[in-house]
Parts: sequence; structure tokens; C-alpha cells
Amino acid sequence: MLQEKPLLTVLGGGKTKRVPFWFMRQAGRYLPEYRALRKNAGSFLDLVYTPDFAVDVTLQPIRRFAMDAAILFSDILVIPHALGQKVAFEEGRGPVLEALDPAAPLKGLNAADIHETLSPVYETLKGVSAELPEGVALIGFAGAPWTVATYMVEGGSSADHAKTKSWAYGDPEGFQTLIDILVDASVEYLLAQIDAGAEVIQLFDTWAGSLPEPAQRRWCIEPVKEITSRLRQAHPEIPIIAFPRGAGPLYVDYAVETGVNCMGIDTSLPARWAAENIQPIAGVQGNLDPRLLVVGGEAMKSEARAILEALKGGVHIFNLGHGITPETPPEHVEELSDLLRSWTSDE
Ligand code: 1CP
Repeated sequence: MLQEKPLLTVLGGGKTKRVPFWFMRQAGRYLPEYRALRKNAGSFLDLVYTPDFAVDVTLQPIRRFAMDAAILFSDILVIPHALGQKVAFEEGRGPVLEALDPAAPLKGLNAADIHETLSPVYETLKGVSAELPEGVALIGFAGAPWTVATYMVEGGSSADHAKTKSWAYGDPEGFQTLIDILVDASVEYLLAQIDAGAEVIQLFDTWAGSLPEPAQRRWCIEPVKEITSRLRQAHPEIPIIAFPRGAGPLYVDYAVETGVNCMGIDTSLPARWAAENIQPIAGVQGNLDPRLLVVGGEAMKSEARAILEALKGGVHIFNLGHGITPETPPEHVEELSDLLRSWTSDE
């Protein structure tokens, strides 16, 4: 008999002896073996598009910490890249894109054309599937359309998403054209990921919280609902996790309206609030402050226990409230992983 995968069991509504866990950005610069491989690979995109390297990076944190899930090593910005936009990742500066011009028609962006560029990513998933230790689930992912659009329109990271919001508010029909392309491309990309071995899908809506309510419904909830329903038409059982960072009380509407299986909650949401308001509708994934993982020790452990206690009455996957930061000592990740493996509720 195949050993069960605790992450899949929990997402299917079943019980496990302990709470499954993984950490957003669990592969990356805080690991010396990642920094060494990154140096040899050349650019970040070379690393992502070289399956031998990307398989290794995906499995690096699993070898050290034996999380319950591996997450594909890639980035949310491979979609704009595969759609033909110039994308580069500069050391110390983050992603730099050739910004889209809202005034010019969206020529040449064609969702069906992405596979040529993205086929190495599918090879990576096949490679990871073949090497995955027993009991470990494989997570595929994409950025949610609003979040990816902010990078495409701003040309990179931005504090206020001023250009993207101005386009969305001032010319909603024009902006809808971009969102529709991103919905189509995300569905194409995620279906190919599932075919290549992804067992769970996470949608990163990192900048959901920069939109107020009506706009967040239109540009975050609606597109994610569309992606979810199209993935489920082909794969009715595929578990989907959404991470609408900063959505606040709209987390509830996001869960109800998109119908995803699980909500990744950010650091600002009280775990007890999530237990009362989200767990009756969907699973909850989260939400230790990644800064506590930098600090480590009792400060980290007591807060981790408090989150486990608060969410023990329903479906819970332990995670951080945002990604691991590069200055995190790997020993603290080990300490937290040990706590999570041994913790059982006193109920
Ligand atoms: O080596 C390097 O210098 C590159 C750093 C790096 C890494 C390790 C980037 C650039 N992306 C990644 C990998 C990555 N990104 C993964 C797979 C690894 C894993 O999780 O273990 C995933 C899931 C992402 C997702 C991602 N990329 C998000 C959503 C999650 C989040 O953190 O909110 C976002 C917003 C991005 C854009 C991006 N790519 C890279 C950076 C530094 C950023 C963030 C820029 C910003 O803050 O606006």
C-alpha cells in the first residue's frame, strides 16, 4: 500500500496524527546549497529553466527538513516571460520587467504560446515526482492574475501599484483584457503542471490587499474563481490553496466565492479569527510571522504553538504568513520543523 501523504489527506478533509507543514519560499537564498547552485547556474531564469538544477533546488529543503510538501522551484513571473515580456531578476534589486503600456494595445500576448518557454518547468515537475520521498506531496503554483498584472504594468516591485490601479479604475474594459489573458495563461500553465505531476495547486495573490473591496472582488476573487472552476472541470479532485495576502475580512468572501479548498492566511490575520470565520468554510494554511523564524528560540516556538492550538479544531496546514527571508538561519527552520513533527494537541 502506498504511504499516505498527510498534506493530501488533510486537504481531502481527513484526519492525520500531526499537522502537516511546509514553508513558503522554503527553497532559496537562506540555504547555502541554493546560493552555491545559483552561482553556477548563471541567472535566476537559467536556474528555473534548467530542469536538473530546478529539481535539485526543489528538493534541497526536503532533504534537510523533511517538510510534508515540496513546492516547484519557479517564479510567478515566468508567465509574463512566456507571454513575451522582457523579464530579468537582478541581484539585490528583484524582478525588472519591460513595463506594459496601458495606452498601447496588448499585441502579441497569446496564452496558448506559453508552453514552448515553460516546457522545462514541466520537466522539472516530472523529475521531482520521480525523486520525491514517500509521503511528500508536490505543490505546483502560479501567481493570481491581479498580482502578476502589477509586476507587468509597474515593471517590477512597487509599494503602491499606482499605475496598475489607475489602469484598472480608469479603463476597466482595457484592464479586463489583460486579466483575461492571465486567466487563460494560468489555466494552460496549471493544467500542464498537473499533467506533469503537481498534486496540489497554490495561487499566490500577494498584492490582493492593495485593492479595496469592490475592486478586490472584480480583479482578485473573480479571476481566481474562474481559474478554479476551469481547473476543476478537467480535474475535479485537485486541491487548490489561495493566498490573498492582506485581504483581511474579505478572506471569507474569497473562500466562499472562489470555492478553493484552503486559504493561506497572512501574518496580520489572527489565527483565532481564521478558526472562527474561515475554517467552517475552507481549510486554513499559516501563519507564523517569518520574522520569528529569523529570531528563533522560545519567541518562535511559543507563537508556533499558539497558532497550532488556535487552529486545531479544523483543517490546518502549518506555514508562515509570508515567505522565508534570506537572512533566516537554517537551524531555526530545523528547530521549528522538529516542534511541528512532535506537537500533538492535548485534546
Ligand atoms: O536567487 C535569487 O536572487 C532570486 C530570489 C527568488 C526566488 C528564490 C525569486 C525572485 N523567486 C524565487 C522563487 C519563488 N518565487 C518560488 C519557489 C521557491 C519556494 O517557494 O520555495 C515561489 C513560490 C515564488 C513566488 C513569488 N515570486 C511570489 C509570491 C510569493 C510571495 O513571496 O509573495 C512573488 C510576489 C514573486 C516575485 C518575486 N520573484 C523574486 C522576488 C525577489 C520576488 C518578490 C519581489 C517583490 O517583493 O515584489
